[in-house]
Amino acid sequence: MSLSAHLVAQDSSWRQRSELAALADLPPQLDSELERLDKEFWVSAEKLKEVVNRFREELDEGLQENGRNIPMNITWVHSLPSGNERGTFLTLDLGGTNLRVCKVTLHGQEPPNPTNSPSPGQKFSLEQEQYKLPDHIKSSTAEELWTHIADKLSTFLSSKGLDKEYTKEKPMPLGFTFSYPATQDAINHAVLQTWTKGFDIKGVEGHDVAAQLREKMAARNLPLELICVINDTVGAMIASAYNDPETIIGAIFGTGCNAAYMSSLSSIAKLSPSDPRLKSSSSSGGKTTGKMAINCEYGAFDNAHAVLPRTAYDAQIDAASPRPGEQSFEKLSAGLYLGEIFRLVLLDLADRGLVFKDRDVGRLRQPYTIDTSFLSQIEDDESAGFAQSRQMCRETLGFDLADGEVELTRRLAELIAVRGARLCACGVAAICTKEGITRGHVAADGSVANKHPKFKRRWARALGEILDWDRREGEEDPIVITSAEDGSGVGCAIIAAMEMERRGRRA
Ligand code: G16
Ligand code: BGC
Repeated sequence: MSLSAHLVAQDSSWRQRSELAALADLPPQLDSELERLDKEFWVSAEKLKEVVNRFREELDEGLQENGRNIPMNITWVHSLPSGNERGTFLTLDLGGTNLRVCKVTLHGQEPPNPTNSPSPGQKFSLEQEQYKLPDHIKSSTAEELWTHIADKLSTFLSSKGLDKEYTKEKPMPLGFTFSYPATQDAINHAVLQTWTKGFDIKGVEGHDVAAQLREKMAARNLPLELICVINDTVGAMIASAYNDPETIIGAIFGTGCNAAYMSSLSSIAKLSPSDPRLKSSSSSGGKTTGKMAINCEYGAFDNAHAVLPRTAYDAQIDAASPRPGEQSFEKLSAGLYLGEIFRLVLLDLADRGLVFKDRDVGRLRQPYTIDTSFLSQIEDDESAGFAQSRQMCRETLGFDLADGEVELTRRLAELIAVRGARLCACGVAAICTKEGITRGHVAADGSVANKHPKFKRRWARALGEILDWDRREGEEDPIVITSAEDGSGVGCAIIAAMEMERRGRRA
């Protein structure tokens, strides 16, 4: 039997589908709860296909006109890199959890100098600092955000001696990876549409983040010139394409979820061929490559709640979020939310007297106390009697779990992560079917893709079910996930290099 036929046969119940070894029989009440949860969280192949059909429509609508649900943002990145891009750049990355500043040197095709390239053959060298974004910043003000960022830029510049090397007259080129939905009139301009990933910083939505950053840098006399603002998905795609010509899509499966791909200009009805912005952003003489990178921002898919299999727990997360009604797809599938869904289910079972009786569930009541990495660790636990999972629960929740409860939490972690991975395949499947892409590499980054032990396999399996692949053991799939090589650092630097080249300048 082929792998896909085998999988269809698995479309029955969690008992057949689960990859986890059994620890204990569940008490009958918990067993029937798990049956219910399985029905709510399992997304069949048929449902995945229905989701993808609607997804395709929403992607198309976003290309037709502004203001549609999936924004399909124009990025002014006209081509994949040639692989020859060179120069030294500073990059700044504002993702969901970290702020990163990197000095990136692109070597192009030139053999790297062994003294500054730690791995021979690598086409870039990189020095970076990562700063955890303080929680209070996420709900602060534009002033606090940009002050914090300018502080880190300034610290980095002086720690690397770059404040001596560059001046206001001869500034260091800067690329900014801003991983939030933004409309761009040019590559060095980006108006934030709405905060996502739980951010709620006042005074930024509706404003050009490039201008806000530039103003703060000028006030600090930082010797930097902002060349481009990009999305992390575009960075992932471009960084990967620098080395890998099979790259078709850049995708992030992390705190948030999203993807970018190269669209032909003729498919972007909302961008007229005579748009003056096209002329000024394309290469000399106003010639275009006929292509444009599109940052889909598909975390917003199905905000109308027409097709996604939402549970009461998903509705609770949405209602308590800073932007209810937004990022519906992301709230079911991305890293910020998986741990929270898990917490809400456990709390519901506790409140109904089905688990954790006679124990203080105070910690479980606190929103976002359970990180998504908790789910990966539970699924990864092969210790005797699942001692590691027990220990983690004790540390996080503050009490011990009985065998049946440990068993339930393991099954639940699996159900939620499997649903997330299967839904994640829908976004990429929608782009591929819409664009007629049948082969290639999806350059992926983000904590879920990189840290969840089973994500990539589950994602691939679901993609195969949607696209009706006849998957066979040992054969490579036509579309595979590859690891994006540091999109927000290297990818952003490459885009800055391409932009400077277009302007006839060298970094
Ligand atoms: C990497 C990329 C970021 C991206 C992030 C997404 O960062 O460099 O541009 O936003 O992945 O993943 P997550 O949302 O899980 O942080 P990092 O710092 O996670 O390697
Ligand atoms: C943001 C996207 C980003 C994605 C992954 C989403 O919440 O809106 O811009 O690409 O997260 O970081």
